Amino acid sequence: MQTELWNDAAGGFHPVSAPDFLPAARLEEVQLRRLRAVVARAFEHVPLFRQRLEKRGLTPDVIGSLADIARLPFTVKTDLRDTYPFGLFASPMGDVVRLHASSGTTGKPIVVAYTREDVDVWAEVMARTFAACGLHRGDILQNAFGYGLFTGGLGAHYGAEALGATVIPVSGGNTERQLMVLRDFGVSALCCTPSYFVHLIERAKDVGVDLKDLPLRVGVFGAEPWSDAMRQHIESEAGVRAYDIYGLSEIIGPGVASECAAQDGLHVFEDHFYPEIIDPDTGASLPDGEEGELVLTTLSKKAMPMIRYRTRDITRIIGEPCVCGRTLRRIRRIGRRSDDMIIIRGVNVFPSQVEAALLQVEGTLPHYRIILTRERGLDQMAVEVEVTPEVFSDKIRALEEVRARLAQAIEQICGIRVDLRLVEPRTIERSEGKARRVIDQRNL
Ligand code: DLL
Repeated sequence: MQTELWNDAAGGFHPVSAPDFLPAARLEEVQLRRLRAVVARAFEHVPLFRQRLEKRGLTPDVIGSLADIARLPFTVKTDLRDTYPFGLFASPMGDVVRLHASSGTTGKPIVVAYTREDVDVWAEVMARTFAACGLHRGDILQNAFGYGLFTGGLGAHYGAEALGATVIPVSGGNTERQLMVLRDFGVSALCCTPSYFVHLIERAKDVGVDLKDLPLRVGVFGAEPWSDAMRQHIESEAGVRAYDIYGLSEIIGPGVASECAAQDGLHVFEDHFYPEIIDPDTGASLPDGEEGELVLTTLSKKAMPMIRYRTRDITRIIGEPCVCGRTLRRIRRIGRRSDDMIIIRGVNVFPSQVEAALLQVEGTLPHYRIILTRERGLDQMAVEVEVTPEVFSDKIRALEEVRARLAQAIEQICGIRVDLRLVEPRTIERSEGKARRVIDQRNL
């Protein structure tokens, strides 16, 4: 029966995709059962969650139906910071097989954990992601998401293997090597951030390689916002179908939602991640179709359950069914956030992290601007910082010392190198209201 639902002649139906097509009533049954279990688990093992429930006079029994989720308190990014590093874990370390980390809002990252089961669920949802993007056994996937603390590399890796594709774990960066692999290894699919792929297109042109002549068929892109204009550019320049995938470390990493052949919204793997939309100002639940902040609850996570996690990503749920036959609801592509997080080449950066670095280095003033540009497809981040009059009037040596120390502090805290410009005191425009810290000159 499932094969009838699946019309990709090249690939056929992969059994891993079966949950994508559950009848709505059955899906809700699974969701409710899992929601009850995860709330009970968090209540039992995560003190912060237990305290919040108790303060409201609630117990896990409050969940009679899926709609009751709205009675639960939200979890926010600062909860991860305040309980750094392991305070939200619901499993003993003996059961945790993997840790990843992502940017926090200040000096420390946030840490996320996975049990064996969590890692298996992650591989499953990423296999479903790749299947939805038309990949199958026999495909050769160049995985150019970064391996390491970032969830992109390993998340995509195990998912593609679970699907039966061949993975090349080339990781991010080293454009020359990427092009060599792309040209020589018969690569049929590639995944990375969309901006990096635009850069690859440019560099390929420079060295006289036409990506359209290669077997490359599919591009799977995510980890940062991109537009339909960028999709058209990628598809026409590289001769691929370009798909958007979405996820975040706090929930699992990539594998939360994915486009399908219709390229019309991202299906949320809602048997594992329950989506809601709220008004970011009031926290009130909004109905399907209305734009607001995406809130996600992990229905099956063991090591680090997240209950009503406020993603800060702005989107809306598409209630109507999709032509592909998947019964999973879709969200619109994410174009913006409700906070000031910026994403540079897939790395998340908060202005407050730059500020934390400034405060560590003597000789600088907390007056700064972040200027974002895009050069040859690659995002660049410049930071202008005022230095104290003493440093400025001193010899070049003092300036150079401050620059070196600050560059190191920013790289350590934000995880990326920036173009650092030290400027005279009182040269950065003062604001009467909110400081305008970020000047985004990238054209998406
Ligand atoms: O970026 C996970 C990921 C890896 C997703 C590879 C897709 C592909 P974080 O580093 O924790 O995790 O960053 C999560 O990135 O809250 C969004 O603001 C943004 N983001 C992720 N995917 C998209 C997308 C990974 N497709 C944060 N469109 C999220 C727009 C995205 N923004």
